[in-house]
Amino acid sequence: MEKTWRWFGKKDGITLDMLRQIGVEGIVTALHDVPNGEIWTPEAINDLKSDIEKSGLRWSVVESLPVSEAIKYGGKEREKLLENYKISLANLGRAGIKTICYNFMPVIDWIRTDLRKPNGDGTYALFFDPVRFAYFDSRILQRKEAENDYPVHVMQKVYDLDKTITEAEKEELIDAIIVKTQGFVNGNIREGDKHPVNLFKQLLALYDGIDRAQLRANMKYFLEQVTPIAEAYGVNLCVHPDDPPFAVLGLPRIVSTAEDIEWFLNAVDNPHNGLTFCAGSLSAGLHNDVVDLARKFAKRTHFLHLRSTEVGQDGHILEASHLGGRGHLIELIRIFERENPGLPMRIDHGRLMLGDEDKGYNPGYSFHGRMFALAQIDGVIATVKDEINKNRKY
Ligand code: DNO
Repeated sequence: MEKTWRWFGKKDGITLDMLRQIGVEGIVTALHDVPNGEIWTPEAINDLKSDIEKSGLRWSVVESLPVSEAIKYGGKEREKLLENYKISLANLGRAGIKTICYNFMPVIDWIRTDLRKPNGDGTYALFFDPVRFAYFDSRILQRKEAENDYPVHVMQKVYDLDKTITEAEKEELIDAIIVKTQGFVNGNIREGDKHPVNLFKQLLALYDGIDRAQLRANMKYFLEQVTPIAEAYGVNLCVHPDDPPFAVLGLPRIVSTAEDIEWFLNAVDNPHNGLTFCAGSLSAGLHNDVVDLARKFAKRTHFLHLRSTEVGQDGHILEASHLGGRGHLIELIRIFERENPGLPMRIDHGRLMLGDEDKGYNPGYSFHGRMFALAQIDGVIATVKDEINKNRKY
């Protein structure tokens, strides 16, 4: 597999020269300054591409070319936005950037309630606490149907939390769920936005009446429109799974299970319509067996995110060591190295550690934690390649 790294452009405190020193081969990035829905011009693409190449690296993957909300809920601006999307895709293809990641999650991308959960050894991890999430939904957003969407024992804990939570903790929760995790991934809400909760509620309202079947129909329509362009320019599209892989906040999520993946691959059965295999997101759902998913979908995978999770009995999700947890990364590397050897792979997230706490890195994307995980995974890749070359049975 190709060792890639998510880099956020010139504003990223991690430089391309640092990445070369740790064995990174390809860069995963996006035109982060282009507003969602606007065209990525050949000039802007080539500028960033040549900056990357000057450092002896290559731009391997786009993460993400964002799909605007009106495409997802089927709003009246949909056709115009689809046209723009196709032009951006063609421009990327012409520039030689052939792997494009996107997601189809309504309103909110990845969800965490805690960005600095202490691991007990001085490092921190990202965390999802079902009670604090239910608190956000039912008490902060005050979504009408929220109370009915959670088990009674969770709502009981929400009542208890309501008695002790401080205003500062509420702000921190809002910040974690809809601000700090969203803006930098080209999401809807950015740091500095006034009244993020109100903005967020307006976005949720756009999906009134959009159920799972309708969202599927809209994704199929999107794929029917864009896959021919991807094919024409030799570009591989790869949707990122839902993180976490279940419906949230009354919104449907449709890339969460084996059946979902099967569905969208068949909806437009073309090799250019593929999957970003995010082991962290998929392993966060107890219904998913990632090893099984890898065996099923390795050939239609165009991009690999290596990360692992642990899921608690109470439903909490902890970002685990890259060598432990439900992600079974060692076995995944064995499968992907055999089934799809050239695949771009990036280490997804990492522990916050070794002085990175105050560097202002995006949550999950600090330097030392990812470097540490890359070294671990690099060792596994080398071992697996050795197994394959010597044709060893395991
Ligand atoms: C978070 C990321 C996601 C991902 C998008 C892809 O760390 O994995 O934001 O980039 O969902 O479109």
